[in-house]
Formats: sequence, C-alpha cells, structure tokens
Amino acid sequence: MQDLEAIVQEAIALFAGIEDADLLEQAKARYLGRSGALRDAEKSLARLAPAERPVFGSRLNAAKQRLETALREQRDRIQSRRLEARLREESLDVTLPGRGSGTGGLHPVTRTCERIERLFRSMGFAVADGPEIETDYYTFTALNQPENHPARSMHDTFYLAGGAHLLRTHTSPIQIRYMEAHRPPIKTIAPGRVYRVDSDATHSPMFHQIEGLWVDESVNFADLKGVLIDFMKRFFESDELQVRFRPSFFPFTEPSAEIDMSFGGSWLEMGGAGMVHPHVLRNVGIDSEKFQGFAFGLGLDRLTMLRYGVNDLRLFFENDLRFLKQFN
Ligand code: 2NL
Repeated sequence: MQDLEAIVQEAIALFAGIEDADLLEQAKARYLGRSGALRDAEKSLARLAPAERPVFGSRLNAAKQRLETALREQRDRIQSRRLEARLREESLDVTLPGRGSGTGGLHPVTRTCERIERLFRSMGFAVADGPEIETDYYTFTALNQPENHPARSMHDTFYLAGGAHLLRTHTSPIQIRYMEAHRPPIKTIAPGRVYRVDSDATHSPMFHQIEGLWVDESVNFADLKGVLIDFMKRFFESDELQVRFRPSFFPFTEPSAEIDMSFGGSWLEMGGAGMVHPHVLRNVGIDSEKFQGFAFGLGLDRLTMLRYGVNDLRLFFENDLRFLKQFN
C-alpha cells in the first residue's frame, strides 16, 4: 500500500514539471500505459488473499483517478500557457496612429492628355470618349478601310473570342460615333487607349492616341496646318518649333499627310492627318457636297516621352513608383 502512494506522489510531481504536451503523454505511458507502474501494481492484485483484493482494488482505482486528474490539469496548464505566449507575441497596439496613405499622383501620360485637352478646348474643341471594345464596323468599315487591309488581320488586331468584337486600333471609332450623334459644325478631339499586336522596345500592345476632327462648310487644309502647328508650338512651349507635312496615304483621309516635328536637328514623326474622305462623311450621313473637314491622329506616348525626356516607352507601362514619382 505504501508503494502505491509513493508511485502516485512521484507521478504527480513529475507531471507538474513537464511543459511540453508530447513529453507529458510519454510520462503518462510510464505510469498508466501497458507496462506502466500502475499496471504492475494491478498484476500483484492476483497474488493477494481474496479478502484483501477489494480494498486494494479500490485504492488502485483511486490512484488511477488521481493520476488522470493530475494529467488533465497539466494538459490544461500547458495549453493555456501556450495561448498566453501566443497572445503576447501577436499583440498589437490598436491605439497607435496609422501610417498614412501618402499622396497619389497622375501618370505622365495622363498629365500629357489633360494638357492636350486643355489646349484644344481653348481652340473650341469638345473632348469625346468611347468604348475600347469595338466592332469591325466602327473601327474599319465606317473609316473606308478596305476588306483586305492588313490592319484588319488577326496579325495586327486583337479580336475577342467569337470574332464580333475587337480592341480598337485607333480612337477614330470615337469620332465616327460622335459624327453619328452630332451634326456639323463638329469640332472634337478623341484621346484614349488603343491596341495593336505589336511589342518591342518602341511598341507596346497598348498605347495612347489622340485624334482630332473639325467638320464644317469650309474647313480646309490651311486650317489643319494652322491648328496643328499652333498646337505643337504651345504643347512644347516653343515658337521656334518647326512642323512639316509630308504627303502620305490613309484610307480615311484624302489628301493625307504625315506630321513631322523638328527635334535636335532632325525630323521626328508625330502622327498623321488629312481631309476627311467623302466616304467617311457619307457613312455617318453627312452630306460631303456641303461639308468638309480635317482629321488628325497623334501618338500621346511619343508626345509625353519628348516633353519629359523619357527614352524608353516601356517605362510608362511598368508602373514602377520610382519612375512615376518623378512626375509629381
Ligand atoms: C496616325 C494617323 C490619323 C485620322 C487619324 C480620322 C478620323 C476620322 C476620319 C478621318 Cl473619324 N480620319 N483620323 C486621320 C488621319 C491620320 O492618324 O499616325 N496616328 C497616330
């Protein structure tokens, strides 16, 4: 009997000193397991006189229960200590002031776009907008682009699954929609994102364009030159700036010209322009015997690069804050 009490005391003292859940279970096995100390005591029950067995048996049960209780208490202690440690570690001071959200800024291409919009508004142009996902009709057909024109091929244009829609390749569809909705005089610009299957150091599959359109009874090529030269000089803040109009071809203008600008002793191509083709006017229900006008298209990204001295187009679309912060 003395033996049993000694075992219980020893076990309870041992359990109380264990801080690890796995070690505690191992210690439990040493007393309550298949070859544990209490199991040995149980076996000695058989050697006792029958009269003594019930007394020893109930002592044995009481001893087992005390060990189970001690184990349970130690398990709880280990668990709550672990929880406390975790809470201490993950504590967080909700009364600290926030870090602040910093001030945002506009993308350089957006700044350029807003500057251009301001300049053209001062010349009486309205700013128009339209969808980036377009139909074949508004992108090509209405613009007098022949069926076999390379721009219409999968190679040059992003078509959406199904083939009924595409990503606009220029902002001209905005102008077509504008002419459908308004009667002359029409004086508008259309800035926005455009998409072409093209990607290298100087081409991005998404880029920005701004187109302009002025249709009235006698708007002519001299007006086109006047407006564009004036715009370029004001945009680059230079009265010395030279603008050159080089004969060219577009399906939607006739005659057509490339627009070059003097820069560092040479000529840089900035876009194209021309007198709106009578077929385009006819397609939007404007009488080409009574009305005429000019249209032009300029690369917004190119204008932004030149104005800010950026030499790689891709910098605009990587959205690296170290780059973007320099414009704000
Ligand atoms: C370029 C050339 C151009 C147009 C765009 C246009 C729009 C309508 C009717 C006729 Cl609705 N023309 N737009 C005309 C000539 C050239 O863009 O090199 N852009 C970057």
